[in-house]
Amino acid sequence: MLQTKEFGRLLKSYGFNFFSGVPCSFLKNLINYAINECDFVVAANEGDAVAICAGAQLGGRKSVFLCQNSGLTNAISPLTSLNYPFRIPVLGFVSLRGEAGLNDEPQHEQLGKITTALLDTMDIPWQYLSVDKDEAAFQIEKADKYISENKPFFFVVRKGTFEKEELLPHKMKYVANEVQSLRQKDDQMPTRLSALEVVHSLVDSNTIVLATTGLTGRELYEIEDIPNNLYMVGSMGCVSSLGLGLALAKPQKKVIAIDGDGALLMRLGSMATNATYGTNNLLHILLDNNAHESTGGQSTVSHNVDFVRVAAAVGYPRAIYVHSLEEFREALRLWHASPRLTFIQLRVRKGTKDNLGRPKTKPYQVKERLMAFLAR
Ligand SMILES: Cc1ncc(C[n+]2csc(CCOP(=O)(O)OP(=O)(O)O)c2C)c(N)n1
Repeated sequence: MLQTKEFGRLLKSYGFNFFSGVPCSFLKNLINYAINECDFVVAANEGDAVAICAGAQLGGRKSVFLCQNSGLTNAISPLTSLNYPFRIPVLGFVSLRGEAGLNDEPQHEQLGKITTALLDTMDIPWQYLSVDKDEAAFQIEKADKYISENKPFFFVVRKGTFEKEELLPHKMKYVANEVQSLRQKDDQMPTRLSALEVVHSLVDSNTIVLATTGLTGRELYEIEDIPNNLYMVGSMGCVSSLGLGLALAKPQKKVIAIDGDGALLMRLGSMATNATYGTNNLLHILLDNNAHESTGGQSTVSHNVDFVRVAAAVGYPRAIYVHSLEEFREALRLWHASPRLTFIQLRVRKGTKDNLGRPKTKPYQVKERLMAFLAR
């Protein structure tokens, strides 16, 4: 068995001190160590956790993702369409519930058989974490090499790998909404492009803009392709989690995450994580067109959702509905002038311009450019 504190301190000595994940009993001792001695974001979903780690990694934190193998399936979208194309490394620990011979519960049986095959299929290098301390130290050294080459590396963790580590009493931050401004009149329904132009016009050399999957990123790119922009392209629903990780890693920078209604609904639980851990340098914008416009304009169910009330209910300090571009600009100005974790919803009309381009810069080039910008 590995002495958990010793192993955790070894990870820390390599700089791995930012963790996010969803717990598993096989990993609980390592998770307890990370909660006790490092930064740990308990995510609502393993996919959110991967994106949070990715954001922290962009901001220069070496991040660690932890999950039960049952949650590895939740993480496949960002692992394959965020980490992979952007070449954002992550060190992963995935438990092996359902291992052959373990006589584990039936819900783990199939995933127990395919966990390592899933990692192979995703082209993620992995090893079983050794229970021998010297071998494990050697494995960490090797894993760190992969990370330094912008590649992921995962450890598959068997039952009984870690010795007991007490979870120390820890206080979760209680958050409460301070400003809630709801819809009060007709919406002016500007285009998404004009809303993005407003965001772009207020961007300064301290602000990073992350755009959700599909047309939002393409339109932002079309307005102006600047190093502080990141077009998320894949990992639908992960933009605010990516923003959360980045905002936590770079408290002196301002991070704007622009969401779509389809994307946000896909990972609504992430809003609770954002509200709990989010810092004032994070602004979460929803451009709501009631549609999956990027895939042909099919309706979402967002017309039935009061996102501002949701944001307020989960504890975003400021949750603001804006009806027009003027109000949108005002709300953005307020956040720039006195940053406070904020959610803004603006309803936009469907439609985009003909022959809209696609980012010509490859995702990993966008990432490198952004990281160079952040390092300035
Ligand atoms: C996990 C996942 N499911 C589906 C898709 C396909 N897809 C790409 S963009 C998009 C619609 C996004 O809708 P919304 O967030 O409302 O933004 P809009 O297109 O309306 O700007 C969909 C379904 C995807 N990229 N990833």
